[in-house]
Amino acid sequence: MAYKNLREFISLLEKKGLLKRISAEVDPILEIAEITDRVCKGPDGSNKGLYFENVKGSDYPVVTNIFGSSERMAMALEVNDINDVGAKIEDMLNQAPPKTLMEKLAMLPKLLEFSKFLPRTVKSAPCQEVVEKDNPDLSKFPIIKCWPGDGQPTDEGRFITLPMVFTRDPETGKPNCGMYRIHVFDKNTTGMHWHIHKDGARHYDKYKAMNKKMPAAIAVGSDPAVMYSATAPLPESMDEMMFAGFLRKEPVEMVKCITSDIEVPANSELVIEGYLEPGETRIEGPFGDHTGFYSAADYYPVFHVTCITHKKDMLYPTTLVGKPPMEDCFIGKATERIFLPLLQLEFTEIKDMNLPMEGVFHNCALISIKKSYPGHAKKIIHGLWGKGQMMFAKLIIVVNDDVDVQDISYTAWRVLNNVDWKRDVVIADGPLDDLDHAASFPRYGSKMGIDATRKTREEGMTRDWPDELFMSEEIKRLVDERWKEYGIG
Ligand SMILES: Cc1cc2nc3c(=O)[nH]c(=O)nc-3n(C[C@H](O)[C@H](O)[C@H](O)COP(=O)(O)O)c2cc1C
Ligand SMILES: [Mn+2]
Repeated sequence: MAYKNLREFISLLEKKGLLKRISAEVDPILEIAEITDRVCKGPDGSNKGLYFENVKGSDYPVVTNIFGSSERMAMALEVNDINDVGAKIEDMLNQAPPKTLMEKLAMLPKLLEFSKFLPRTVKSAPCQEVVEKDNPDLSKFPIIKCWPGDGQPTDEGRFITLPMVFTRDPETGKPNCGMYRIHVFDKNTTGMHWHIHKDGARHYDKYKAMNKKMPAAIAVGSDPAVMYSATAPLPESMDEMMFAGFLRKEPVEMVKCITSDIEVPANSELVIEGYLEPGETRIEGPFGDHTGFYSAADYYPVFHVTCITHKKDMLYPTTLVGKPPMEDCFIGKATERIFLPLLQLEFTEIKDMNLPMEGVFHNCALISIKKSYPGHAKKIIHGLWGKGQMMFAKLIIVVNDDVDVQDISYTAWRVLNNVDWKRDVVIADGPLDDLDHAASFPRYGSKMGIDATRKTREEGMTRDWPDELFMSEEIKRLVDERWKEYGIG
């Protein structure tokens, strides 16, 4: 059974001892952030979700770090192991196109299963129990400031850090939901930090070209599959809410906003409705980001609030990003597992992928492949740079499929021994993640691919590749048998 809403997930965390309630009064300015940072990096067993019951200046409780471990992330998506989600996607994708009538009939249940996940519109919704239309005021909500340097001198540096931003393509009517942080400028104005590569920005470009006001809505807190889907790097054509329906195995119920036609999840905790004027921008940031550095202030579109709706017993979820490991790392790791089968659909030679947390997802990808022809690793490197948000991968390292890329130490040893840098390195120019601060220009610079596979004659290798060291099975058995005799312990 899918979670009905965020509260149901929180209750389960609490029942399993994975949530800690804090009743002492805490300040949403920096104090919640510092507590969360310590807890999410704490020793084993102490890293829990946090429920702040008493937040200074607000009537509403705050939850943080709810997705901040593999266990909690798996619980959020109702699986024992995140790999189970990937396996389910693989199963669905691996359906060969039906040829005979019997095969077509056999496919029907699968197809019906998909249509079962389409979002459904409802007339009334918990997220509209309270409607504030006349004087919408964001200052009532416990929106946190994460890091000392966040925001402009003219504001308090508060950011909504788990927002689900809903927009619609003005040409096709297709909805999109993306997680783009929201910088609160004042009680009814915010920034809209969709990077230029993202789907929300594509919709905005179209409104700008038509010189039309763009409606949008920011929903905060819903059942966890919906919240996760806002972060998933889906193709533009895929509705995140359908994907969420697939993950939770029940359609997402949507409700129309009070002041626009945008639809939001009916079980949201908080919904901020509003619009963007085409071409209006304002300085957004700086913001202590998930790279562990501040992302620089820059011009971004401005969001004007027209109405705020929320549940009576609203719960405000938020996250703190910073130096890894933090909550977003576990969200990112879920994405690595869930999207591997999708990459494998096109790149059947890929065996596994590891995006190490230290690489904050866009800085490093370790890929193992079944190598079949000269230049195969380089084909994978270029291929991945052309695939959706994999375009941001600043370093792609490709190894043979006998390397377990989840074992970083072993992988590093193989790579460092197996590379001739001039022959095996590809450096290319292209788009970079908005958060990259090392390139000379914003969003544009160079990336590197390393072919660390065993090289062949066709690839210019004139020498034989050496064998890796392994003891013979016979001697291993002998030593096993005699181990006690040596008295080593
Ligand atoms: C906590 C968190 C915060 C994020 N903040 C932003 C952001 O401010 N801007 C942005 O463009 N992407 C941000 N992302 C990444 C996007 O949510 C992600 O790229 C998503 O796929 C975008 O959806 P879209 O493909 O529909 O545009 C964030 C992700 C997480 C997990
Ligand atoms: Mn999208």
